[in-house]
Amino acid sequence: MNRLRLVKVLIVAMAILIPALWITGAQSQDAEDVHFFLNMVEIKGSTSTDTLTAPEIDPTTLSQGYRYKAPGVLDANAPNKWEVSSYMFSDASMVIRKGDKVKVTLFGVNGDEHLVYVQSPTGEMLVETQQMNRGREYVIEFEAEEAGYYKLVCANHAPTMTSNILAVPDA
Ligand SMILES: [Cu+2]
Repeated sequence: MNRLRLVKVLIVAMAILIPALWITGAQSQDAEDVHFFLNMVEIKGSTSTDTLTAPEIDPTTLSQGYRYKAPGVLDANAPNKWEVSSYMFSDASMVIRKGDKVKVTLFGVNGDEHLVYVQSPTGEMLVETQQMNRGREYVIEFEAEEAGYYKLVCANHAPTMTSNILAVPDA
């Protein structure tokens, strides 16, 4: 085997082996402490009927996390202008492993008040409802003892202000 061919074979072998070792290594790791930083935010969008007509259905009837300022309500000086907004956790989905100790630091950016709790995959209340206000930082902690979706929920703005934390089972 000439030298160039040997180098090519080695590169191909490494390309296969390195990801394989990485995956195997990741699966055999023990549970970890994971720390997420989330913001409680309200994202907004506004337009005028010059570009898009107002929605036929009032968005506030679709989710208590939605807000709507109809034409004429938003701005008396711009009667065609309207605005929608939606409350959410950033991020709305996260992945952990079963057994991980989870710490979530939340910061209130928008909205005066959020009532936040955590539910286990079986629907059990894992972290009791806690009032969280704008401009303050809060920390909640729980251990993911089972696999499945843990739900971080704001009772004021659910179901859209929900963050799904998926605990994947051990390999
Ligand atoms: Cu909220």
